[in-house]
Formats: sequence, C-alpha cells, structure tokens
Amino acid sequence: MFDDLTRRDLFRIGALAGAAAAGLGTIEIVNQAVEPGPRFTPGKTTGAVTRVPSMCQMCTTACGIIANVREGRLLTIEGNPEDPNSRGSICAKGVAGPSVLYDPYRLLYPLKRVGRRGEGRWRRISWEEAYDEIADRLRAIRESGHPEEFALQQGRNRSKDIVRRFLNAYGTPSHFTHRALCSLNRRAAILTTIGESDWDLGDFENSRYILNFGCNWAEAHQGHIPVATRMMRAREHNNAKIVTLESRLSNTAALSDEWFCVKPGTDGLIALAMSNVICAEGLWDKEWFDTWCNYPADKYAEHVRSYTPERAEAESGMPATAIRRIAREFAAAAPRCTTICNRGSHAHRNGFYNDRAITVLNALVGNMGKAGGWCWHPNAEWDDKQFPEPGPIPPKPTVRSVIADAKDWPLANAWQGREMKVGEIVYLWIKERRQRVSALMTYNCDQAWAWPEANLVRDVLADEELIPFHFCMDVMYSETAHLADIVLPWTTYLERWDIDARPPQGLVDYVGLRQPVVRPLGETKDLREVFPELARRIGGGMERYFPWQTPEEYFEEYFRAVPGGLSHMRAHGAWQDPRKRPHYLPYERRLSDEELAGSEIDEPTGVIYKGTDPKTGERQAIGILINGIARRGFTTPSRKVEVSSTFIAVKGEQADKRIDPLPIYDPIPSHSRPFAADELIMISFKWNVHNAHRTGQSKWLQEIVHSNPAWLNTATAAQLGLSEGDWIEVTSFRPHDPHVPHGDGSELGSLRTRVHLTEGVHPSVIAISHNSGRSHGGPIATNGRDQARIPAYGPASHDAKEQPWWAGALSVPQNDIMPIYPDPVSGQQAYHDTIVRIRKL
Ligand SMILES: Nc1nc2c(c(=O)[nH]1)N[C@H]1C(S)=C(S)[C@@H](COP(=O)(O)OP(=O)(O)OC[C@H]3O[C@@H](n4cnc5c(=O)[nH]c(N)nc54)[C@H](O)[C@@H]3O)O[C@H]1N2
Ligand SMILES: Nc1nc2c(c(=O)[nH]1)N[C@H]1C(S)=C(S)[C@@H](COP(=O)(O)OP(=O)(O)OC[C@H]3O[C@@H](n4cnc5c(=O)[nH]c(N)nc54)[C@H](O)[C@@H]3O)O[C@H]1N2
Ligand code: SF4
Ligand SMILES: [Mo]
Repeated sequence: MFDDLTRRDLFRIGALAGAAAAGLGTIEIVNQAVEPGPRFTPGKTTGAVTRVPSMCQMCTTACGIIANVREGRLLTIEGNPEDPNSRGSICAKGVAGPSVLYDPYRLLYPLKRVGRRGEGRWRRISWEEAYDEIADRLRAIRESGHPEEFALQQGRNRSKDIVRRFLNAYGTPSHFTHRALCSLNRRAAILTTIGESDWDLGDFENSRYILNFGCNWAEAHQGHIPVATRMMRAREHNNAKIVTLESRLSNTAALSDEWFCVKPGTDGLIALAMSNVICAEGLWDKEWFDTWCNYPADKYAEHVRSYTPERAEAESGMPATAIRRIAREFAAAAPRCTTICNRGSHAHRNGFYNDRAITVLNALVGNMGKAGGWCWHPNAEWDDKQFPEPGPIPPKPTVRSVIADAKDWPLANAWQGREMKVGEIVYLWIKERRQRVSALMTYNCDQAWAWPEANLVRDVLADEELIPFHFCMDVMYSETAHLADIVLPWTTYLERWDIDARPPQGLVDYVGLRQPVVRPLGETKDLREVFPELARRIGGGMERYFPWQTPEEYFEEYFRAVPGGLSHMRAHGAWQDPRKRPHYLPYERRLSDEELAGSEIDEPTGVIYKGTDPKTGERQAIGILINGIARRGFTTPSRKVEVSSTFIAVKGEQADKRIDPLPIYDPIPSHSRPFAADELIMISFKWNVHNAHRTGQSKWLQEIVHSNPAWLNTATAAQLGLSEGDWIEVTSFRPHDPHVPHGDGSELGSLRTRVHLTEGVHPSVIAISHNSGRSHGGPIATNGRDQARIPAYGPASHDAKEQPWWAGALSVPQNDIMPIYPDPVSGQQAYHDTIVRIRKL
C-alpha cells in the first residue's frame, strides 16, 4: 500500500481521503500563478476603485498584495505582480482578508476586566485610561530596578523593529517568542552546517529533482506561495520530479510525483540511508565534498555505512528498494536537485539531527549554492545594511532573564543575535517560579490555545499571583485575551505600517511595505502608535528613542535608500535593487587584494584571518585558501560546510549534554518499543485555508474548513473496530525521557473526537489539524459555541445573531493534550511525537 505510488493513485487516494477538495483550491491557485499578471498602474483609479499595494499577513509569508478600495471600503484583494517573491500570486487566505477586516467580532475598543480574571466580564474604557494604567504599572517595575520582570510574549510578529526598540528602551530581555514552537531545529541545523543563513532556499524554479522531507509547501511553509508557484514552474518548464515523504496524504503529497508515507521521526534515518547508497555506489561529487566540507568523503561514507536502506525500511516503512532508487535519481539530477524540509522532518525530539542529515545529503551530491540546487541567502529579510533602522537605537538590556536564556538547551541561544528561546517552557517555568513576571504583555499571539499544554498556559495566565498584571493586544478576542486585565484593540494588517520581506526565493533580496489600505476601524491602533505613547508616559529616558510623530515620518527615513523613497514604496509595494545578482556560489568568490591586505593564513587549515571579531574578541576568519586560491568560503569557523561541528559539541559540553558533531539518527525513545494495539503517534498539521488563530474568525475560510476530526488509517481502524465518524477518547502521555521536563511518561489529558478513516495516513499515526477547538472569539471561530457579547465588538456584531450554518461541527483543541516536549539539543517543540491511546466511546 505504501510502496511506490503513482500520481494517479495518489489523486484517487486523495479523493478517498477527502483531502482533494482543499487540494483543488491549491492547484487552481498554483496554475494561475504560472504567468505573472500585467504590471498594474500604481494608484490608478478605475471607476471609483483605488488600487493600493501592500503586504499580506494572513500568514507569515508576507506576499505582495493589491487592495481594491472604493470610498474607503476594501472590496477585494489580489496579488501584486511587482513583489519579486510572490510575483502576483496569493492564496485563499490572502483573498479572504476582507472577512477579517470586517469581521463583526473584531475588537474595536479598549477593555478592562470587571470581576475575576477569566470571568469574561468587561467594561469598555478609553485609551487614556488604558495608557495610564499600563504606563503606571510598567514604570513602577522599571523603577524597581528589575526591568526583566516585564515580559512580552509574541507569536508570528512582523513588526520586529518596533517591538525590539520598545523592549530595549525599557531594558527588559524577557522577550518570549514562538520560535521554538515553529522552526528552531531547521534554523539550528542550517546555521551549524553553513553558518551564513538559517534558512535554505532550494532553487526550485531551476531544479529538476525536488526531494521533500515533510514540508507541506502546497498548503503551509513560511514561503508558501513563492515556493509553490516555483515548484509548479519547475514541473512545467524543467519536467522536474517532486518526491514527497509525509506521514499523511497532504495536498503537497497529492501534488507530488511520488509520495512515501513514513513513520514520524524517521526522515533523518532515510536521509542517512540515501547518503549511504550515494557513497557506496560512488554517486557522489566526491571532489566537491572533499574540497568544501570539513570532513573527508571517505570518512563520511564510513559514518553512514550502518544506516542501511534495510534498517531505514524497518524503522520508517519506506521500502529499501525505493530508498535506493530515489537516492540514485537524486544524485543523477545533481547539481540541479535539491531537498526541501520543514516541520515534518524537524518538529521532533530528534529534529536537529534529522535536518543536519538532510542538509548534508545535498553536500554529498555537490549541489550547494548552484543553479537548480540547494541554495540560501544571507538576508532572510531586507538588507539591513542598505536599510538601517532609523536611529536613535537603544542599547541591548544588560540584565538577564532566566526564562529567555533557557540554558538547559545548548543550542537555543547559541548564535548571537539569533536567540531562539524555548517558548514552550515559559509558562511551566513561571509556574515553578524560576523567574518573577510582574507584568506580561501578549502581542500577536494566542498562547492559551496555540502552545503545548495549553491548559497549563491558561492556569498560569489566570493566576494573579504568578502574573499580577496581563495586558493583551489583539485584533480579535482570543483564549489569551480572555485571561487579560486590559485588552487593547489592534489594527489588522490591512490598517497598519511595516517594513517587511521574507527569504528571497529568487536569491536576490528585496524590501516591501505594508501600509494601511483603509482607515483603522473603531478605536483600533497599532504598536507604532501605542509604544511611543507608552514610552512617553513611562519616561525615564525611554521616550528619546521615539522621536517620530507618525509612522510615515519613520518610514520616510527607513526607505531612504529606495529611489523615490517612501512614495515609491507606497505606489509599488516592493523594491529590489537592480544591481544585485542571485546569491549563487557565494563560497567560490575570490577575495580581493584589498580584503587580503593585512590578513594571515593558518597553514594547517588554510583559513584566512584578518582582525578580530568585535563581538567575541577572537580572530576573524574572512576566507579560505582552496588549491592556492583565496576564496570567501562558507561563513563557519572552518570556512567549509561543517559536516562535523566542533561548535555544537562544545556547546553541548558546556550544558552537560552530549551533542554528536556529525549528523546521526537519534531514535525517539518512546517510539522505539513495540506499541500496544490502541497506542498511536499523534501528529499535527495545517490546512491551506487556515492560519491558526488568524483565520479562525474568517467566515469565508471557516465555511471551507471548520472541523478537525482525527485521521486514522482504515487498517488500524479495522483492528480497533472503528468506523467513519465514530467517537473516540484520545489520551496523551508525556514522553518517558529524562531530558524532557516532567518526562516521566505520565498521563497528560484526554479529549473526545471523531475519526475520519483514510488510507492517506500512516497506520501508526493519528493526525489532528491545528485549526479548531477555539473556545472564545464569537460564533464563527467557535462553531457557534461562544455567544458572549464583548463590549468591544463593533456594531455589526449586533446584526450577526444567526448561527453559522456549521454550528455544532466537531472542533477539538489539540494542544490541550500536547505535552511540553523540547528537543534536548535545541529546545524545539516536538509536535509530532506524542504517544496517545485511543478508546472507542
Ligand atoms: N497543535 C499545533 N499547534 C501549533 C502548531 C501546529 O502545527 N500544531 N504550529 C505552531 C507554529 S508553527 C506556530 S508559528 C505557532 C503560532 O502561534 P501564534 O503566533 O499564536 O499564531 P497566529 O495564528 O499567527 O496568531 C497570532 C495572533 O495574531 C493575531 N493577528 C495579528 N494580526 C492579525 C491580523 O492582521 N489579522 C488577523 N486575523 N489576526 C491577526 C491573531 O489575532 C492572533 O492572536 O503555533 C504553533 N502551534
Ligand atoms: N496554511 C497555513 N500556512 C502556513 C501556516 C499556517 O498555520 N497555515 N503557518 C506558517 C508557519 S508559522 C509555519 S512554521 C509553516 C509550517 O509549514 P510546514 O512545516 O510545511 O507545515 P506543518 O503542517 O507544520 O508540518 C508539515 C507536515 O509534516 C507532516 N509530518 C508530521 N510528522 C512527520 C514526519 O515525521 N515526517 C514527515 N515526512 N512528515 C511528517 C504533517 O503531516 C504535516 O503535513 O507554515 C506557514 N504557513
Ligand atoms: S501565502 Fe500567506 S502571505 Fe501569501 S497570500 Fe497566502 S496568507 Fe497571504
Ligand atoms: Mo510556525
């Protein structure tokens, strides 16, 4: 069943799985994107419609959009062809922006709680009153000499400059992020291996072979539309083959030429087995590996010898014959072949090693930095040297934060300036009183629903002793807002300003502008207004870092380097420097005489040093001598691809943990024993039409997907006597793992749900999507459950009395039974490793 399936088979199974409906949406959008649309005329008005370019933020991909606005009202949203990343395409979520902007259950006015925290009783207050109370609280904490006791919890924030500025000006390092819940392992693996970037950008459009380890690019991925459109072009123009390893028949699997249904947590083993085949059969680019890697190819061949395809088959379920065949095909397409991976491979207890193994698979075939190969760009956003943040810049805080430092995880904060933070332990550690939090601001985040052990998060947020003051800024009422003392109504992405850009799929960086396309509704405000005002009221010198009167003034300065400045950006939405070239083969660049002047060469290694690193005070490497030529090399300590990393081994020793310097397969302890018949591995996934909390209140998107039954394999269901739609109880367990907090194997919790039977999921897996189970936010988000009338809802909510037609549809909060489960090396939350037992009800 899970052997080599053809694409036709997959579409058939897709239809059986019921996944094809959403897949059709994806296919249409992708095809539509193949040819970019005509250049639009900036600011041109057709009839009474004005076209305003901006950037989407329905997910973090930040595609360029054009808003069609008539008489101050947003009508429709389409793609901006001038955005070099998304090139005129957007997805269903992007199109649904108006349903969020005009959601009747949006928060339009500030609120203060009356009664107990979490009781849900609110009084509408003025901004003046909100500012006064917040500023008084924050001033008192700052003046007490413990600024770290003010913490900010954020999620997928795209206004980093203003957040950083405020926290630094205040002097608090207690900045809690979502990074460890999201992409930490992938980033840590890439930084360890190539140094220069924490994000790989396969050159898909020019590729001939794409090997996908657990990335759902047709529905999710941080580069969703830019990646998906390039994949489809590669297929059309280069006859590229796409092979996907997935534990579930995602729409990406359905769009691939071949899909292999793998057991969770085994992608790294498969990559090592493929490496074994490539080495053993001499399919490698040995010369490239020996030139550019810090570990000899022959020794690597020895290292991977025990990872045989047969062993990988036994653990992953992917047939050894297929592992051999795919490895050969991948190597034959080199250098125009690349891997892609994401949370499917890395959001695991062993995810750091998995992604290291996948990354090094590319080095073996010598495709790194080459056209059609595995590429990257040093700027994951805009070029901050070309676009420096307008001064005055506040210094970094000098006090420490126990929680933000998270020293138990050696790689969490290993890279200066790229602090990963271990977000999933924050509320546990607050509960354990490892650090006092006197005031918490929640911004752009619904941690009470999106974080593992969401029950624990809610308990801690509700406890006024643990967190004496909590204010939350959000567009919509959320599970987290429900547990605040003050709620501030935030503008949507369609009413606010940002400088933004994402890792450039075309390998040339660019810069974009998010600008208000309509006036903010009600009394909503953005941080760019709120933080300067709070800084002025808190005083004590903070205010001097906010000299601008308006965001326009600030962005005039930020976009100075664009010819035409802010007005160009307002008219076009994006800009790319025409002098810049794609970041191919950066390591081969010859160092100039000027660069070499005053440098010294370390004879045994060939590393070229010049001056000292201002941050570390150590000698600064600038290049490497390769066959007598001084080249730039990789920006790792050895200036080569670090197949073996001393850096991580040392980091491990410092934290009393062993980290293997080489990519290895580290079996997940709780998966390595025989399972009882009712035991399964619970995984999570995302739908193309949802972006967690952000889209939960979009009527247009909820109409399409508003439920999350548990996917179960038909064969597994037959063994357990389950039929389609049956109710089950799912009980989860913490891992049996001394490296995990409270890793004693104990029971965590249960939820009741119904099963959806499909052949499109691994037999040992139960898959539940993260789009449902909301308990607050009005009837659209909660399938009719929440009828509370919050005094901050707009007048339109009074007309929205009718229930949505899907009221009562099944909707379960997966994170209530998801254990806190950090990868012991990095701190990445393992979202796909939980052992559960199921019982028919
Ligand atoms: N079970 C499970 N849990 C997961 C995941 C999973 O796959 N499964 N994924 C994890 C991942 S990868 C991440 S990054 C985190 C993300 O977790 P969050 O960062 O909490 O997720 P978001 O849905 O982006 O919601 C953030 C907040 O943004 C607000 N928001 C800001 N601006 C706007 C706007 O303009 N419009 C709208 N509609 N809302 C806005 C929303 O109201 C919301 O409160 O969740 C993690 N949690
Ligand atoms: N529509 C939509 N798009 C989004 C987001 C969203 O919420 N919705 N969120 C954005 C964010 S913040 C992120 S981090 C990205 C995440 O983007 P992705 O990582 O691409 O998406 P996920 O759904 O988190 O996980 C990918 C897939 O891994 C599969 N999987 C689980 N375990 C394994 C395994 O062991 N091996 C393999 N091969 N597959 C496995 C799951 O079935 C799932 O489909 O998406 C971004 N884009
Ligand atoms: S991929 Fe994300 S940023 Fe792009 S249009 Fe869709 S929701 Fe918006
Ligand atoms: Mo994420």
